[in-house]
Amino acid sequence: MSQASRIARRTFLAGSAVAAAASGLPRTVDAQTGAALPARPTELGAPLRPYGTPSPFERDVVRVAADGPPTAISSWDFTPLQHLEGIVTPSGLVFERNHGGVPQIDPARHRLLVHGLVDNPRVFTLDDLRRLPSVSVMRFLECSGNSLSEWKKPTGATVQITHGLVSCCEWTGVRVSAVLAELGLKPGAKWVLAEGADAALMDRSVPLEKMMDDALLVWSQNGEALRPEQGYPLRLLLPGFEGNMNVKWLRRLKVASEPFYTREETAKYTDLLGNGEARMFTFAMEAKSVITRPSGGMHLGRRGSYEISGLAWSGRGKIVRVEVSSDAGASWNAASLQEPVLTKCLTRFRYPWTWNGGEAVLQSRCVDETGYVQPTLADLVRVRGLNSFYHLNAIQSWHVASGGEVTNIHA
Ligand SMILES: Nc1nc2c(c(=O)[nH]1)N[C@H]1C(S)=C(S)[C@@H](COP(=O)(O)O)O[C@H]1N2
Ligand SMILES: [Mo]
Repeated sequence: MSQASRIARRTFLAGSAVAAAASGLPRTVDAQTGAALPARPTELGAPLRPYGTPSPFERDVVRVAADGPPTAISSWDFTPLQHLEGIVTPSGLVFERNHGGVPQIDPARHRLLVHGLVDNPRVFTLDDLRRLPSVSVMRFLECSGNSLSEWKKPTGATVQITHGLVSCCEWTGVRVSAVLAELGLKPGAKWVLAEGADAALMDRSVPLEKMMDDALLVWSQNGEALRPEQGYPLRLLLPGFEGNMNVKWLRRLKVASEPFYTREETAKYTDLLGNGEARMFTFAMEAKSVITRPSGGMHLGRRGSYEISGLAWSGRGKIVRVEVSSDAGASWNAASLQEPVLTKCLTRFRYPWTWNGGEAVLQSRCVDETGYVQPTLADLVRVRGLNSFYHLNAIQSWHVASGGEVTNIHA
């Protein structure tokens, strides 16, 4: 279309809309039902933008911090699971957990040193890594502190606060095994220290077995470069392992024969049991699920049909079954699992439910491919006691009052 005819057409369209308004027909009205649609705009819409952002009407769909403003030293905010569909977490809504703020790193200057028990220690640039064969995988990432507020009493008002320290992205990078194979492992190699380039001195010991299995060095998240808060320009991805070990802003891997017993695996990220013993190196996140809709803070309007929908995941493989209860666990019904069902990935489940207008307690319970069944909170506390705060994967209960108010309870 020529410039002249485009302008002519635009003038004509604007003219016809004005004419419609002037003729007393601003709305589309269905003659049979009288139902009306709002008038169409008479002016052109917004111009192109180089990088898109959500509609201004979605301004409530944001990450929120837990209680009060986070500090510069230790900060976390939560993914709004109650507003999300499917299994992908949009990059801008992936929860953040930073022990020393988000560093700004120039990828051209970033380096990864791989040394210790290897034949040929080496410093990699990002370009060096990108020359290796790469892979893309969809994987969840959960902070082991997810749901920590829920041990003793129901605390989080919404699923964002009770379960929003989990995300699921498509990650692209290279296998750690390929990098280590290129350098050659020395005899006795058993552990690998992963170190971040932020101010937090975030170091963790990772079993070599995991590094050789499915660990990745990733630079991409949901198709574009990692967001700064997710570790730009390079992060370690350990599928299914507690979030803390997925070191962001990765700058060093040191191969050794023993774990390093860093601060993050001795003072922190251990689980103190009832008998005073501490569980250390609790790596894999056990199977967990939660109903995201309806969930805490929501209000059911009319009685009748509702879709119960939520998410399930396991750090040990695929989810094979999710069941839903509306009577506090007295009876369970199988939910349908939305494809794709991938290993160590969020799985969306759905269950059609009819609310009869009375009180209900909604719960979900998942089973993973190892046969592990998500426990009740009472069962979990029986084994773990009440001294620890990480790794709470118990069944979550949402109470529906007869007025339709949905709240967090311990059933
Ligand atoms: N270098 C570094 N890596 C880090 C952290 C950090 O503070 N510094 N936080 C860890 C924790 S506790 C978690 S749960 C995840 C969070 O990843 P995300 O912020 O991308 O959601 O990153 C982990 N990796
Ligand atoms: Mo974490």
